[in-house]
Amino acid sequence: MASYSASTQHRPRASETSSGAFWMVATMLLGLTVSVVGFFALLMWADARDSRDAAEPAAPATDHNVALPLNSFAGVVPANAQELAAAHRPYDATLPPIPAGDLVKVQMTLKDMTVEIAPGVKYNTWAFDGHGAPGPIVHVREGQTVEMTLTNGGAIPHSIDFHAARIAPNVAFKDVMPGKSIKFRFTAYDPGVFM
Ligand SMILES: [Cu+2]
Repeated sequence: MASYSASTQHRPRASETSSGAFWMVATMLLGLTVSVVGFFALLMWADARDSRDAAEPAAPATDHNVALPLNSFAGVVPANAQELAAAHRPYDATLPPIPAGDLVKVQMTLKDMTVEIAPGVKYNTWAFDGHGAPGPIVHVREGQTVEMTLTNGGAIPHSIDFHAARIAPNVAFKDVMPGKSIKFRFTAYDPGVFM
């Protein structure tokens, strides 16, 4: 580019005019080249990103939905795992006898307890007073009516649900506040084991 002082009477010569046309075309071509190069650069970047994503699918992702830095203990076993397994006593699955009569009254109290889930492995949880976890078995005959009373002896609201009960869940299975109780009835229509 050239600049001229205002006092100079300037008349463009033929060589200047053709030079200006040359630069105009050159600038346009340069602009076009930049666009084309930019376009191919974009394609190459996208391609590189795709191949990187395909090459590293196992890269550990940070789960931002978890507030605490939680680690998985899957596959982690203590050195005395065999000893612990041998010391484990299986749960006695013997059913209690079926109560007599058409109406079976069941009472359970929820409680915050420390439960030993494996020999030497203790876990703070809510469980059932007098039982821990799992809770008591309710064994009835088809056609009997269960009258359930649940008392919340723990610190946070809790509910209980019976998977075989044909009952309005928003009524019977609603939260019971600490220190409160709920009572509901259902008739056992469906034979089976429900957990
Ligand atoms: Cu359930």
